[in-house]
Amino acid sequence: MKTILLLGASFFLTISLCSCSNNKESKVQDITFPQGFVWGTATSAYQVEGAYQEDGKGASVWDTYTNQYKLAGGETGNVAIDQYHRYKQDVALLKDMGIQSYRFSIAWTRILPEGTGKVNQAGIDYYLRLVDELLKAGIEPAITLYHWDLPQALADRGGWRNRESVKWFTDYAEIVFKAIGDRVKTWITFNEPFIDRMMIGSFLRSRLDPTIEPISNPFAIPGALIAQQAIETHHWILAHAKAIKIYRSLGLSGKIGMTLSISPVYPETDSEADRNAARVEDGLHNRWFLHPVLKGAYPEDIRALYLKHTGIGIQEGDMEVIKKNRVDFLGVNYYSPTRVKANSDSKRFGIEILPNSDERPAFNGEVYPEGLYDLLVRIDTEYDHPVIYITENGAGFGSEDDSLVDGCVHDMLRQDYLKRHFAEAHRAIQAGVKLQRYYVWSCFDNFEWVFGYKNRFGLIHVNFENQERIWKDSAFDFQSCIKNNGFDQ
Ligand code: GCO
Repeated sequence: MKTILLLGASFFLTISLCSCSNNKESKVQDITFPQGFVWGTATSAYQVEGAYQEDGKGASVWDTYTNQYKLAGGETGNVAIDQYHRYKQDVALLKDMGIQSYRFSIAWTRILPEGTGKVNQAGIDYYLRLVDELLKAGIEPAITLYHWDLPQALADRGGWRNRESVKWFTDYAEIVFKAIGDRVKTWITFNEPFIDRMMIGSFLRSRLDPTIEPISNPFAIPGALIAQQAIETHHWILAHAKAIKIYRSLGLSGKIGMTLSISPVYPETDSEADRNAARVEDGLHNRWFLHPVLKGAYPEDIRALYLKHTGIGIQEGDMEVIKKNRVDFLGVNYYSPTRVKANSDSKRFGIEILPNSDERPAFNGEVYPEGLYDLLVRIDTEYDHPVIYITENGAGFGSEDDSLVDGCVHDMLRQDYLKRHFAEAHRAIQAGVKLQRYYVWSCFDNFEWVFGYKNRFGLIHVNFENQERIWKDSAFDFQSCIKNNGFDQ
């Protein structure tokens, strides 16, 4: 795998030297996607908008985490890439790149500053302006309703642990559907329950609750703590299903789905113990969400595992709602696989997650494009051929790959990463997977949560001092890929 990566990198280096300001001509090529395939980029409100106290916006938990708890070493999304003010310029850049759909999220606290109650029209107006600007540019908006920025006022009322959260969310969703549902045809209820609730949620609880031992390694979160978060994910799943019901009952004609982070899990060896560890890890990360979203029921083995530690909060009638209101498409975020082995000393249900041994590690784990093929085919086979959108995939490798030299960023590792993943997506389509869209994370460098601004994922470089935007080589590649609906390998 590493040899291929190195070869790939030198190949794309050749391209990148002459592609800094040139686009490539259309021609017959190795990989062509089906007609109508949609190419996009993805982002989220807190990571790009800035304007954190403007036009009546309320505080979200991420405003608190960054400003008060200094979770990102003092860096915040207070300004971020200032997209709130620069959206016109940013949409123009998306248009130049040929982007066909822009996935972004709505900040709940712009719409309902206190999370419930009084609607802030100025917040709705911002998203109407952004949506209209996108439509004018011929770019389809794809909206995520919730990308982790819970209103602080609701966190103060118990957040997702409180069953009332289901109603808070569906009321918010209904307001948004009614305000902009006429012009937006792609909706995502939630982004990545596993990462937000099981990883970040567990991490934060361990930092803030003195009765819990602080977590230093996010890959070794104790099973008991993961189980305790299941009640929160049940509230997400229920809120998701109820939001779908509301969406459809309003007679809106778009498609609605949910985005999951999917990581194919591979055992270190073929031993029964390792295979069992892989099955459980897959259950925690993937099946716990895939099953209810696509089949309408939780996987029995994981449910039993969680119930040994804690209640999940499922009430009568919940599963019926979840079963009846299934998605139009599944959003998949893929970055890396998980490799595991059995280790009876591990408090994570006896699972040890193996470290990434890549020579040039990406921020989000091992680079393994074949994992994308594996997971797409697996979801297709095991979940009755759902329509799938890749709602995030992308990479950052640090300053060496991302340095600005003479006005260019020769991000050859990112170029290589993207092309190899596109090729695997194409292979999955050829195998019959109903993959219809691909959103790269991300169009612009932005605020990468606890890592702040140093972890860059953008196709476009952002100078965070003066907000200048500069296309990286990967942006030119992507422009060419969209124009040709494919590329040469
Ligand atoms: C996530 C989020 C994004 C990240 C991206 C890069 O998957 O964590 O959806 O907000 O920024 O994945 O890490």
